[in-house]
Amino acid sequence: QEAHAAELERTFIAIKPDGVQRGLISEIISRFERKGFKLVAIKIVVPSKDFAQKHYHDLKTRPFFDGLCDFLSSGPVVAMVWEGEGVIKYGRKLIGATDPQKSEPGTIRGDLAVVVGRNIIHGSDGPETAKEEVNLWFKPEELVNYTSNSEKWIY
Ligand code: 3AN
Repeated sequence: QEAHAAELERTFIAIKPDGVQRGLISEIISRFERKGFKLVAIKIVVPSKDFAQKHYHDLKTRPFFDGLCDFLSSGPVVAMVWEGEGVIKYGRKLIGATDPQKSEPGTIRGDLAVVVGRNIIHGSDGPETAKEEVNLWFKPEELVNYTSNSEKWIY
């Protein structure tokens, strides 16, 4: 099954400043890791406001855009790339609905957040945005190709 390993999909996941400040880094990483997804890039950064605006460019006409960009650039963010079959869509499922009041218990936002402006995590919403966001946050050489021992049991 080596051939399909190279073609596994990737998504961009970020733990926002509220998640970092609340000590939820390991909790969030462990949910993706235990599911069977593979971490292929990770770093902690304080994004500039300009960078935050690039990241959220799709939302620039929304009334909360400015506050959202201020918030994302207000402190350290853990930026990650996760890999695995169906990781874009299922990653969103692990994260839960945008508004934590509507996310199901068992999801990251459902279990760990209360309001939409402080929803602790970001995940790419489709294949196009996943590519775009991975490229915005990471250089190609920051992505690591490796085979984890558990893969032959997951797939
Ligand atoms: P998601 O993060 O679930 O993909 P988007 O892309 O609709 O949701 O929104 C991006 C971010 O914008 C959300 N994570 C949230 O922090 C913020 N946001 C969305 N809707 C609102 C809102 N009504 N008020 C404040 N912030 C919002």
